[in-house]
Amino acid sequence: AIENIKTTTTNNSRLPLTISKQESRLYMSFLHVAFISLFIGGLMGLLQTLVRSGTITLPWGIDYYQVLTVHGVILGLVLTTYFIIGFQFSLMGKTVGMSDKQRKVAWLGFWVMLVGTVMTAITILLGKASVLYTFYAPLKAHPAFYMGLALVIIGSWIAGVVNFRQLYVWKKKHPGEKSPLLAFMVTINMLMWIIASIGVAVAVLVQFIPWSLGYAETINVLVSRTLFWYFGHPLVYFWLLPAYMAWYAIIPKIIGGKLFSDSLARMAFILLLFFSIPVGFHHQLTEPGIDPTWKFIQVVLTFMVVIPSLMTAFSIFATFEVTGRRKGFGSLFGWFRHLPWKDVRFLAPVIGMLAFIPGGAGGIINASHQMNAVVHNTIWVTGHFHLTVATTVILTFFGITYWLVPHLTGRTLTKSINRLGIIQSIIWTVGMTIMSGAMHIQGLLGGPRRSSYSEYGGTEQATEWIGYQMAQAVGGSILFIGILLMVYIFVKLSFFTPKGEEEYPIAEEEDDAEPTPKFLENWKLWIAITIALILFAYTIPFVDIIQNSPPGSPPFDW
Ligand code: HAS
Ligand code: CU
Repeated sequence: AIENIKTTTTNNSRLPLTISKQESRLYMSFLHVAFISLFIGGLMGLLQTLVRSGTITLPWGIDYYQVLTVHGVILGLVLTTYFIIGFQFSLMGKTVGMSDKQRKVAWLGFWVMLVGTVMTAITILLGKASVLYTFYAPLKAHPAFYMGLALVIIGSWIAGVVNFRQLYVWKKKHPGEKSPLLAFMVTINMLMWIIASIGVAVAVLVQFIPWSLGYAETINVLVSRTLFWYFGHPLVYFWLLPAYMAWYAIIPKIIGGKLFSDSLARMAFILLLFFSIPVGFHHQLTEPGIDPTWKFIQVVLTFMVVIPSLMTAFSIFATFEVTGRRKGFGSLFGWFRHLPWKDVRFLAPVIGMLAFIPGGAGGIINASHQMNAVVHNTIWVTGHFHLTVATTVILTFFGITYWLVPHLTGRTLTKSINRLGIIQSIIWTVGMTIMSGAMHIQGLLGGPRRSSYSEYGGTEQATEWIGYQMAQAVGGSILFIGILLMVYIFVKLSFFTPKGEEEYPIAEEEDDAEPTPKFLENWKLWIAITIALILFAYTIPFVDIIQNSPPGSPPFDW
């Protein structure tokens, strides 16, 4: 009996908390920036596909690469970061709570990020920073571009520190209890983000800013690219992990099931922390100046980071089947047919999951050293990341939006918005299948990425590409309709649907679940292993790069 009482108290303390009005305002501010970004960035994407298919030329002397920079920065860096930080704050608020003081510091983070975002945006819009979202040296942008980026990063660090503090305070109040799963996941993601973004912060502060101000005449290109990709791969996992949070801990609730395994989910996240960072060379496989042995080692580590994603695939599928069978749909595929396909909170993320099967397979192709030689710098890679980030991740984020926004604004997801959401998801699927499919094929035919329209002197190979570029314009136009629809849905859910209470779905553990082992919360150990792996994968090749690099490059300024 005593034991029973004990479990009850533990469970009670873990009931989802209520989010206050002030908190809602904070979380919604992040989401507002995210959806404004979706609109602007999406419009740029449409323009790109139209230019590349030879359909239009840009008016008013606007440059293709300027448009491409807006697209990459505003969707890849701004939309994602704001959505993720807003969503993660809400997860923390819901599971461990947020104090008034923490909220004030979080607002500071928001404003620092916003000032940085505006600085960066202005430089790009003035045509002073057409350097794409990877800002490879020796392309040179206006110093304000790099300073703005640095502020965005610093603002996001403030958010991360608030998250750490939130969990810390909760743990003090609940000694001996395991932290709520979602709070644990947010902490992993922000740890990864901070450790990774130190790399790009160093590149920006030590290399790019002095160089763009003219204090340094040259820049070490290989060092800057290595620091960028040290950050660039974990960056894509920073996008993916919040989607995984929803897949592991929210979707089961939406389908009326329970968590598959608390321990497995935590283990997957720990492995993602370990192996997301020491793998940046898989973006630099064709780069001269890096010892092939170390490329090989990082490729092996890349294959390690695939494992937690396969664990995720396994446990999601298992949750679906277990839940369906428990509801009595016993036949071989009965449980599958009876999933709540008509609930957009489920449909949108599930399409995202399905897209990750070819998306992930494409990633494995990219990471395979020899095959990378075929696809690198081709538009195949663009196809890959439109499946991963622009479908898997973004459709999951849309799936979250349908309940998170009304929950925060005190409104409801109406039947008609749900129906519109389903249409939106289908439009996205059709548009992306056409666009990304055409990109993959054109890439295999040698079509380059990061390039404006050209007939390449009418060479035979280039004439093979044009049909696929047309298909991309068709897909891109369909996707733009999807974006307009999504922005409309966001505005409706923010300001117009009827007042009410929308559920914040968080899945519970099975009553007879095995207890989660204590060692899974050994933060010091996880951080130590992460740093050890980074030092192992990067120290020797980095010293080698610094000692043997060719002379630095003067800026290529346009
Ligand atoms: Fe990648 C390039 C390798 C995952 C994003 N990647 C990029 C770029 C971006 C990007 C933006 O090795 C371009 C950067 C640039 O501008 O140059 N990528 C990988 C590998 C993975 C991978 C090995 N990438 C991602 C994710 C991204 C992303 C995730 C964003 C969110 N990628 C590369 C490489 C390059 C690259 C090279 C450089 C190419 C070059 O040459 O430039 C892996 O992590 C993938 C593992 C995933 C899986 C899939 C598991 C499946 C799951 C779904 C389960 C669904 C179920 C459905 C069960 C093995 C989890 C159930 C449904 C029912 C209805 C029942
Ligand atoms: Cu990568």
